[in-house]
Amino acid sequence: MRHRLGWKGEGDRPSGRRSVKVTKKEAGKRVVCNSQGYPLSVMDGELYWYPDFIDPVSASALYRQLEKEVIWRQDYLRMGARQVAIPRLQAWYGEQGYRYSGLYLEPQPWLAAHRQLLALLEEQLGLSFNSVLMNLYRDGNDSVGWHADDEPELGINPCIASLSLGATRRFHLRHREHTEQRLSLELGHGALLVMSGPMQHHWRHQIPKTRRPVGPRINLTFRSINPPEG
Ligand SMILES: O=C(O)CCC(=O)C(=O)O
Repeated sequence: MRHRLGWKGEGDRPSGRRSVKVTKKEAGKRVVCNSQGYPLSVMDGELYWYPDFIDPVSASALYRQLEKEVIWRQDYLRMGARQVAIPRLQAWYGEQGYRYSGLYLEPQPWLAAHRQLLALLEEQLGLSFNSVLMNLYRDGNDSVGWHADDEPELGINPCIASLSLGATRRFHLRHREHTEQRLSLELGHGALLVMSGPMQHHWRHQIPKTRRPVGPRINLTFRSINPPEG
């Protein structure tokens, strides 16, 4: 997989490319994108933050489109003899199936909205992906617990591009060994976070539940699954 970000180096601001506004049109819908990003300094990983990757009007249109068109599923995890509903709805689109925590997610064919986003990620950041895991957090009771995206089929040092639409939720990161190394980010409407390098081997992340009244949120984590061998 190609992994080329529009800028390199340490510090708060990208040293190379400046803010770029791009309008992408497909099926009559425009997505306005701003690829100005910031490297966040972390040990044992690479983290890049694009707070306004999709502008709010385009982000709202995408949200409505995805909410309507995505085939959301309620999955269950086995806990001993019990089947426990995972606290969010999810969906899996792209070219390969995905196996995690004893679940198998059959891929659904890409939607037009996914293709638009894939094209933006490719054009603006040089990132290409073959799959996306989508999560719908209906309210503050929905969450995802501490985990890393480190399944073997993601390969070594996977690059994950995580786009947030809808309500702002807090995203926590914690280093596995140096547990005092923590980060908390507010993931807002249209924000993109890219995790790469050895991040998934050394860090875990979560979206905790919240008592604050929050509306629904859709998250798309684009990733590349290696095809099965043989
Ligand atoms: O909703 C988010 O921002 C995180 C989702 C996540 O961690 C995952 O899908 O692996």
